[in-house]
This record gives sequence, structure tokens and C-alpha cells, in this order.
Amino acid sequence: MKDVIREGHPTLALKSKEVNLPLSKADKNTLKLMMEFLENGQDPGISEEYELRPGVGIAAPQINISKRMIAVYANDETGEKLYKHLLVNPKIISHSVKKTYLPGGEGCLSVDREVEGITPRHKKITLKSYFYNLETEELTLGTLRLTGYISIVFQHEIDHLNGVLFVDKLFENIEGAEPVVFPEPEIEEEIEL
Ligand code: UDB
Ligand code: ZN
Repeated sequence: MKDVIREGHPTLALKSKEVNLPLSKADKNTLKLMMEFLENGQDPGISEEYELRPGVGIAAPQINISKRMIAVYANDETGEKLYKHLLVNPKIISHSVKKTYLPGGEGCLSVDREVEGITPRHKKITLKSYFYNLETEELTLGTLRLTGYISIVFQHEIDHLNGVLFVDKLFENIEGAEPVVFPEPEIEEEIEL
């Protein structure tokens, strides 16, 4: 896997190019590597050995490939639904008026420093995209309606395709926005018999 490039690298500030269809062998391989990067980062053994941060999403420009492809491997805020998707040429086709933000602020695999401030995001988005299936190598057009934390992940990754980092839009306070709420995990008590 190629290394993740960091803040200051010119590629991160570029608008990525649309991907030509049908997908080339090289683009298919890039998509596979992006998902493997997220899977490996979330494997405690592998992430420690290779000093990977547990990424929930990555965009192709972060591995210095200026094309409109993203990978997401993340649970929603309840931990009930897993979103594992490889997107090609994604486009937000509508969004809510309401805004939201991650209460602790965002981070980024391409930003090493600690940053203060919150980043405004649409609370709900609908996106249209090609979805790549790694098993069948099929590419299908579809739509996703997303809300809360997972919608923030997709908006953060799509920003990368437009040369935008979360540090480019930091605020102390966002008028009328509500933070994403992460529910406390329910601990079911057990009785020893
Ligand atoms: C991340 N992970 O992967 F609120 F269960 C970040 C890093 C940079 C800290 C590794 C992350 O936010 N994990 C997380 C957060 C939660 C709850 C939870 C896990 N990214 C991906 C990235 O940089 N892609 O380009 C940054 C995230 C900030 C908001 C969305 C993506
Ligand atoms: Zn990022």
C-alpha cells in the first residue's frame, strides 16, 4: 500500500478527475488497496505492527491518485449498521438545510497535528454514485441516503475529491447546528447462578 500523503502536499489541494468507465485494471487495483488499507488499519494486530491509524474512510488523492474514488468502512453512531463501500464518481444530489458536526471536531489521516474547532456538515445527504463490488468486479449505479455520523464520513471524503481538507473550514461555533450524538452502549447486566 502506498503511503498516505500529508497536509502541504499539492495533490491534496487539487480537484480530482472523474474516473473513466469501464474501470481500468489499475483503477480496480487502487480501489482494492484503499479498502485493504481501511481493513488493515482497523485490525488491532496489523495497525500496531505497521503503525496505521484506524481509518474509517480514505479518498484516492490521499494516496496521491487524483481521481474521484473513495472507500468507507465504518459503523453508524449506534454501531448497528456497517457501511462498507467503494465509490466511483460520487455526487451529492441533495442535502438537508440542517447542519451537524462531530462534537470533538474531525481528524484526518492526512493531518498529523491536533486541531481545534468544529467542521460544519449537512445533517442529511443523498448521493448518487457508482458502487464497485470487489468480489464480482461489477460497477453499479445507485443512491445512498445518509444521516448523522456516517454522512459526515462521506462528506469528509468527498471534500478530499474537491481539494478541501477539514482544517480549511474550522469554526468555534456553528449557528443552529446540532452535534452528532453517540449513544452510550447498553450494558446488559448478568446474574451469576
Ligand atoms: C479517520 N477516524 O479515519 F467519532 F467510531 C479518523 C482518524 C483520522 C482519527 C483515523 C475517526 O474519526 N474514527 C472514528 C470517529 C468517531 C467514532 C468512531 C471512529 N478519518 C478518515 C479520513 O481522514 N479520511 O480522509 C477522519 C474522519 C473525520 C470525520 C470523518 C472521517
Ligand atoms: Zn481525511
